[in-house]
Amino acid sequence: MRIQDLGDKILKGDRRALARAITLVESSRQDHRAEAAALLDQLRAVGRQAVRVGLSGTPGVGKSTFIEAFGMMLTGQGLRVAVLAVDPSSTRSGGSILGDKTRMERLSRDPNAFIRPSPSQSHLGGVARRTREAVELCEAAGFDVILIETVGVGQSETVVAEMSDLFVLLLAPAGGDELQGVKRGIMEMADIILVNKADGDLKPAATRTCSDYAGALRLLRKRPQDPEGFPKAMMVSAQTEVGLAEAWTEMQALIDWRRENGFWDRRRADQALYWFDQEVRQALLARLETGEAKAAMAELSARVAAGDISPAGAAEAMLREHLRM
Ligand SMILES: Nc1nc2c(ncn2[C@@H]2O[C@H](COP(=O)(O)OP(=O)(O)OP(=O)(O)O)[C@@H](O)[C@H]2O)c(=O)[nH]1
Ligand SMILES: [Mg+2]
Repeated sequence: MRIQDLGDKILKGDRRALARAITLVESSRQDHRAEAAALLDQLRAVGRQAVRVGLSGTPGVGKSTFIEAFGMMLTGQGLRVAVLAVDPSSTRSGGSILGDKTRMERLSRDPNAFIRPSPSQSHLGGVARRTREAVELCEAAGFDVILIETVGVGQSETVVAEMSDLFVLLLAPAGGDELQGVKRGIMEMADIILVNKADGDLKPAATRTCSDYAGALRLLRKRPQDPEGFPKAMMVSAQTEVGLAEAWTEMQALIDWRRENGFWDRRRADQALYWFDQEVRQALLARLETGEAKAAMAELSARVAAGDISPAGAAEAMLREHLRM
C-alpha cells in the first residue's frame, strides 16, 4: 500500500491502518524509517490534536484498573480513547499492556478504544521515539484522549511526561504516616496526583495520604503553567469508580486554562525541542557503536593506557579522524 493511502485511511479513523502504521514506526529498517517519516509529515500537516495524558505509578498501584475504568467512563461520554505504554524493562516480552489486555477486558472490546502495548525495544530511547510516533498516529486517527502508561521505576516517567500534555501520578494509600518514597523530581513533574484505592478499609489511609501529598505539593515552587490550586492531589477508587469523573473534570479545567493562556502550545513546542535534543544526542552516541568506531576506541585506549597519548589528545583524535567531527 502506498504511504499516502495509508495516511488517508488513518485520517478516516481506520483502525487496521492505524495498527499497520504503528508497526511501521516501530520498525528500525532503514526503508521503513523513511516511509514512517513521510507518513508522519503527511499527518502532521493536518494538525489534529488529542489530549495526551501521561500516567505513572509503581507496580500494583492500580494503573491497569484505573485505565480500564477511566477509559470506559470517557468512551461512555462519546470520546475515543487510545492507550499506549512505555515499558522501561526491555526484558519483559511484549510490554506490560499486552498481558493487560486481558485485564482491560471491557476496554479492549470497546469500539471507541484502542490499546497498543509498548514496543519491545532494547533501550528507552528507542521506545520513547516509537511511542511518541504512535501518539501522533493516534491523534491523526481522531482519538480524543491518549493515555500513555508507564510503570514508575526511574527514567521512564520523564519520557512519558515529556510526551504528555498532562502528567498524572497514581499513588497507593501509605501504610504508616510517612510519605512514600516518591522522588522529588517525580513530584515536580506531576500535574495531578491521584491516591487510588480510596475504598473500604483503605479509605482512612487514602485520606491521610492524600492530605500529606496535598501539603507536599503546596511546598513545591509555583510553576507558571499552573492556575491556582494546581498541582492537585485527589482521591479515587479505580475499583469502585469513585472520583473518576471529578478527576476528569479537574484535568479538563487544567487543560482549558493552559490552552487559554498559551501554555498548551508552549509545552508542546518545548517538548519538540527536548526530543530534538535527545535525538541528536542519541544519534551521536550511536556513532560510537559502529564496528569501525569500536575498533578505533580500542586502539586509542591501548595507547592511552600505555601513556603514549593523553586522554584529551586521544579523544580529539577519535572525534576528528574516526567520527569526522
Ligand atoms: N481496593 C482497591 N484495589 C484496587 C484498586 N485498583 C486496583 N486495585 C487492585 O490492585 C491490584 C493491582 O492492580 P493493577 O491495576 O493490576 O495495578 P498496576 O498498577 O496496573 O500493576 P502493574 O501492571 O503490575 O504495574 C489488583 O489486585 C487490583 O484489583 C482500587 O481502586 N481499590
Ligand atoms: Mg498494569
